[in-house]
Amino acid sequence: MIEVIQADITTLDGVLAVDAIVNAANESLLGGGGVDGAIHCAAGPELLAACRALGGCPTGEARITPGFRLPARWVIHTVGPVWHGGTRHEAECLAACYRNSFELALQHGLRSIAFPAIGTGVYGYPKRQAASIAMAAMREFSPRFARIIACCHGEEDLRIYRELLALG
Ligand code: AR6
Repeated sequence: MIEVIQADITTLDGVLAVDAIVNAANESLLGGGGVDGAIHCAAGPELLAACRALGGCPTGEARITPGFRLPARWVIHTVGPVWHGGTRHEAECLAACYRNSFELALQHGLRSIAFPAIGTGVYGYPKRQAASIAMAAMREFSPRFARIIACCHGEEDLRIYRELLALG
């Protein structure tokens, strides 16, 4: 089941319980701005220590840590592509972020997961194109998950994801 909501991904709990939230990280995994900054802030310094032990993550791949002080038990860190106009395999790379995050969740027996709009902030991926890649991956993996949440931060993303979800 795919749900589109507007929320701060660090707050997902209670009614919107998920096993894991996904972080739009950078290759160092040592924190940054945007959703990465919000997740590290909410999870506490233990998250930075756990990420440091991972020794980075190449673009398109994913790594998992506990959520520490977050309501979600796990954080899956993935690194989106920096947008260069679509000429540097950005689409394949973004799709790999979603697929690798889903695969990692499955390997850990997780059945519910929430994603931010990876790559569409600091990294500059056009929102609609990114959302259609995200939605395609979500549809591909939805039979193997109880709950997949597209967690939009802003109104524009919410509108785009809702439109794509309605297209079926
Ligand atoms: N909850 C949900 N979504 C959020 C939140 C939040 N609390 N905060 C921001 N977003 P970005 P990127 C949305 O820039 O483009 C970091 O510095 C935001 O509105 O967080 O993949 C990393 O360390 C946007 O739609 O990630 C990297 O250096 C989406 O999350 C770099 O930014 C992604 O925006 C990664 O850039």
